[in-house]
Amino acid sequence: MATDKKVLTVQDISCFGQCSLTVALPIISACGVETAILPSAVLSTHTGGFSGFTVRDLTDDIPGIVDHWVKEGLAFDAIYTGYLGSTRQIDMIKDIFRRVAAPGAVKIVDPAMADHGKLYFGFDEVYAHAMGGLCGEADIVLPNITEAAMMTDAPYVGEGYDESYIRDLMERLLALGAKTVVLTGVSYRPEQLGVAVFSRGDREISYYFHERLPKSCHGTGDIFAAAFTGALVQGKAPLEAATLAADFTLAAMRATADDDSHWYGAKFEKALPILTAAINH
Ligand code: PXL
Repeated sequence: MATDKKVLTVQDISCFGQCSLTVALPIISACGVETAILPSAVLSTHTGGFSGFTVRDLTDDIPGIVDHWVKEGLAFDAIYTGYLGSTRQIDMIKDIFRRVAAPGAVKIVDPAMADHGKLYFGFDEVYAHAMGGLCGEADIVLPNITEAAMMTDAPYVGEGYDESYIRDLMERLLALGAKTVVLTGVSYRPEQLGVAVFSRGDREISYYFHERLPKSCHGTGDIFAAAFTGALVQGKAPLEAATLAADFTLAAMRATADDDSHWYGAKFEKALPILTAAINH
């Protein structure tokens, strides 16, 4: 019997708030893929809208965990990183890429540090550039437009850009060293939002556009990245994985839209049947 593929995902545990590991683990598992985790930190909640949250940084635990895995001969077919706590952790991820990646493993980096033109709480320009360095070692990077601009020192212009701006951003990301760029939050028309996919050697950018919902939702980048990773490991090509992940994220946002008390995340659990159906299609 063939050995099933294993994913390692490295990001924080926000105990409450539907983001990072608490969405990655169930979503990748729902794709039918074994998922190991390496928590970068434990927070009582995410940092997007709560105040007074607790943070336990786990940087010092990471080397011992990885040493043990190496001794056990563990290796992963995909390594997917999300929200990290520090530039030191970014360096540790480069070491993880070298030591526990199985032959032919795919390295996926979601920079998870900024949106809507602003860095998340606690990050600075030094971190953004260090994340650019990590993206340079990845096979696939999953930034939004803010993150792409910050990592490549490109201007952030908000809405109202054209295709040449997006192409320039994606070329800058490939120049960092990434092989494929999946850029989220791309829009050329007010009623549409989508994903752009561009790989080294491609002549044209491929797009998937869907309707734009009136409200954005916290944690949707993490939901998209987890579904993308699960789909990719299940054999879908990057554009197909991005399409399926975008449809799933949109379904999670629709399931949340009429509940004003649910401001902190998206109800991805309601949309899991859509994801499993698409994966098995
Ligand atoms: O969704 C990204 C994310 C992950 N983890 C933590 C966050 C955020 C975004 O704000 O605060 C702790």
